[in-house]
Amino acid sequence: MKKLPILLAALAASTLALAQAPTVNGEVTKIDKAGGRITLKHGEIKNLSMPPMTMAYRVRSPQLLEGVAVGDRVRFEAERIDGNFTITALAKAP
Ligand SMILES: [Cu+2]
Repeated sequence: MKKLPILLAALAASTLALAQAPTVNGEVTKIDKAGGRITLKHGEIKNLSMPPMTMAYRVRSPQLLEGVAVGDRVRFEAERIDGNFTITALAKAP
């Protein structure tokens, strides 16, 4: 039971980070399901001080790669987690 407060703190921190990350527009150029990575041509990412570019990201969960394909326009959220640029939310653009 000692671990519970740490878990709750981590959960609260990640929820806060999610709420703060702005949604970014992008286009899928490559998907690496085995490696848990996706390459996106994306617009400016203000919370990461990143200009528009094409680059590979880690995905927080493999499920994020379900339902998207190369060529899809997407909306996503990205954060720096443990030093890695990581996609924390991803969905096809409506
Ligand atoms: Cu980038």
